Amino acid sequence: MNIIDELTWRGAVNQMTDEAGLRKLTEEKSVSLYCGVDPTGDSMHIGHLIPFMMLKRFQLAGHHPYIVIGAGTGVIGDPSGRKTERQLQTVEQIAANGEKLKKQFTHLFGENSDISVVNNYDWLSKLDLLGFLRDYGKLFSINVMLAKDVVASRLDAGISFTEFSYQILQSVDFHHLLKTYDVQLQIGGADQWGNITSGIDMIHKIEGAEQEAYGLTIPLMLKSDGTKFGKTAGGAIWLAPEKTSPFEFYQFWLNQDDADVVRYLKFFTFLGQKDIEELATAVLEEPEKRLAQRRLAEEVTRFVHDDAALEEAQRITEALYHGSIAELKKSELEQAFGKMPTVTVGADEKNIVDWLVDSTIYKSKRQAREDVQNGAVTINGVRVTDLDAVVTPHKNSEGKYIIVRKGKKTYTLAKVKE
Ligand code: 485
Repeated sequence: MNIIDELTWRGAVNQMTDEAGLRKLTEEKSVSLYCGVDPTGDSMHIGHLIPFMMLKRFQLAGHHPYIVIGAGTGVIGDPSGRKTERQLQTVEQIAANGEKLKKQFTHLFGENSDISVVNNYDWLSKLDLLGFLRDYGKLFSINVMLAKDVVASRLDAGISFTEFSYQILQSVDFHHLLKTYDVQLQIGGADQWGNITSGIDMIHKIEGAEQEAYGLTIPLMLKSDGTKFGKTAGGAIWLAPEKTSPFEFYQFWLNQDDADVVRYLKFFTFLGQKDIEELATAVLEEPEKRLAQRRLAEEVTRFVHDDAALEEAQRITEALYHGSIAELKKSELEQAFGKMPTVTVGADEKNIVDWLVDSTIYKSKRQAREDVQNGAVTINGVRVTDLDAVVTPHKNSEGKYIIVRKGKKTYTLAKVKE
């Protein structure tokens, strides 16, 4: 299947500048293409994943991807998709974030993968003001720039000259990559359409209308209920394991609705048409098994993290929902309960009723006693009904954690004071 057909089947194409031309080019040769990201934060989130998986799909189809880390553009700030002016960050901060993103790419694409990562600070920081205004400024019409969505939508609230100029810098990048590496296609999210087409217009002005340069954007991901995808009550879902643990990451995918899961399989996995169609049938015929969600969670967690992280996430899930947490390792306990409600308790050993009240998990001794006797309380995965039982830390936690479950689902992590 042609790569454009494949992407269309996946629902991954929002707009293309010249579909017929791009289709022909991708059939004739191995095309170099790029996607840029500004290191304004220290990790990518799952929204970033889509364009980078797209690069990988092109790579699997025999094309050559480039990633631009925008440590130059990042110090200016892209107004696309934003209602207000950005806070400037220091060059050092942006550069440090850029290094972190580079590590994430290396991990995603594999150490030896044939993908090139470049940094636009290397060429943008060398532009001089007079040269910039003469060589590039002349090619941009203020009238056209004002009409771009990004700028037009900000005219009421206001936009600085700095952010207004951003589209020129991204255009300079596309031209630079075309001249240096023969990059002929730029991809990005739907919000990048204005910047990408600016670049193509500029390339045509400099190199002539016959110069081939293309743009392709990916639709903004929405849930079937129309709300934004990828945001949970706890905030964004990050790719960095320190910010979103592999267990939380895995759970995020596992919890997707039946109405969304097939679309996500197409977007976020490398599974082919046949596998995805089988999973789609499973959603219709035996939704209670959640086969599609499980496969989705498995595939994405393995791609973003690795086999070991996936296995841990699955062990924790199994323990929390079907088995017992008694055998979890310390790192697994931290992933599973790190973000659950926490109390701090002393190290002295007490009987269960006193302990439950002193820890503030229960307000009254009467209620604590009743629940224990009724078997509603588990400590470290073990149901405790004996009122004289003494509470001790989880055996794998180095004396640090006691995990309490009240009823079926309410967990509290008690941290033992050192
Ligand atoms: O030459 C380029 C220099 C910088 C950029 C692109 C090409 C970055 C781009 N302007 C941008 O702001 N991208 C966003 C970012 O960095 O977070 C997001 C887009 C999203 C998707 C993603 O990057 O909002 O649609 O393209 C990869």
